[in-house]
Amino acid sequence: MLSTAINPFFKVVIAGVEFSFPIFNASGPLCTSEEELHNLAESKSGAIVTKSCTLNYRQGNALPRYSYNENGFFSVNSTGLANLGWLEYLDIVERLSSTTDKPIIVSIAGMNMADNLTIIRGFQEQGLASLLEINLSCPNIAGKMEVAFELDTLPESLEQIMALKKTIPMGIKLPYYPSRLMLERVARILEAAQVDFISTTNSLTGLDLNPIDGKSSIKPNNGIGGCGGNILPFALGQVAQFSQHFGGKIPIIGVGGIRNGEDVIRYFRAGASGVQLGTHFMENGPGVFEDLHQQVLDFRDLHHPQYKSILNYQNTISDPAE
Ligand code: RRO
Repeated sequence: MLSTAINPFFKVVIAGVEFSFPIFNASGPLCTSEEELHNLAESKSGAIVTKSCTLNYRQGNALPRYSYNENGFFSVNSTGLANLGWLEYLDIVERLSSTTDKPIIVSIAGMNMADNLTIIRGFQEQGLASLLEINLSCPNIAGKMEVAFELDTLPESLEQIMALKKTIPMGIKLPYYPSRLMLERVARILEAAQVDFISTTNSLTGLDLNPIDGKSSIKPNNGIGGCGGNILPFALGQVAQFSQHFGGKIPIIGVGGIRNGEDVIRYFRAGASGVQLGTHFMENGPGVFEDLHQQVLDFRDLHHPQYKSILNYQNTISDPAE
C-alpha cells in the first residue's frame, strides 16, 4: 500500500494520458513476470511499464547476463529480450487494468517489423493499455538491427506502426544518437510520422571487466552489453536536443541514470514530461519511487517553494553566463 498520498504537484499529461506521478519504471528491470508487474502496481511508481515483448516466449541470453558496478554506478545487461510472449502480457494487462488506476505502458520489441505489427494490432484491438512504447532500439540480439538506426527505412517503419493506431497512443523507445546531425534527422522523421511520444534513451553499448583476471562482468557477446546507470549526461543531452527540436509538440520521457530527486529535476529542465528508472530501480527495488517523491518535494520546498507544478521546471535550461 502507498504510505503517503501523491502530491498534486506531480500531475502531468503525456500523450493525452494523465499521470498523477510522472516517475516510473523503465522497461527491462523487474517488470517481466506478473508478480513483478503487480509489485509495480502496489508501489508508488507512477505507471507500470512491461518488459519488451516478442511474438513468442523467450528465455533470453545465457547467465550471468546482468552486472552492477557499485563504484561506478553502472549496470551492464544482455538480457536478450527474455519475456513471456505478447499473448501473456495481453492477459496480464487485462487483469492489471481491472485492479489499478495507473497508466499501463506495454513495451513491444518484435524480432522484425512483421512481428511488431502483429503485436501492436493485438494491443490496439484489446484497447486496455494506456500507451504502447515501441522499442526500436533493443541492443542485445545477434543479427537484429536496431530499426531506429536504419534511417533510410525508419520513415516507412514508423508509417506502418502509426497506421495501426486506434485508441492507444504510441511512442518510440530510442537509442543514443552520438551525432547531433543524425539526431536532428531522426527528430524530423519522428515529427513527420506524428509519433505520440518518445522515450530516450535505451542503454549504451559497453563493457565492464575485472582488471585482475580480465573476466567480463556478463557472459553473452564477450561481455558487451547495454550500459545503464552512469549515463545521465548522455541521456539528458538527448532529451534536450529532441526537446529543442520538437518545441513541445512531442512529449519526451527521459531515462538514464536517475538516482535522486535532483536528477529528476534535471530531466524536466531539459524538457522531459516524465522519467523512467532502470538501474536504480533494479538495484534498490520499488521503494525508490517513494524516496523520489519525497526528494523532489524537498528540493522544490528548498529552492523554488513558489512552484505549484513539476512542469514549472520543464524546458528551463539557462545560459551559465547570464
Ligand atoms: O533484453 C535486452 O537485452 C534489452 C533490451 Br530488449 C533493451 O531494449 N535494452 C537493453 O538494455 N536490454
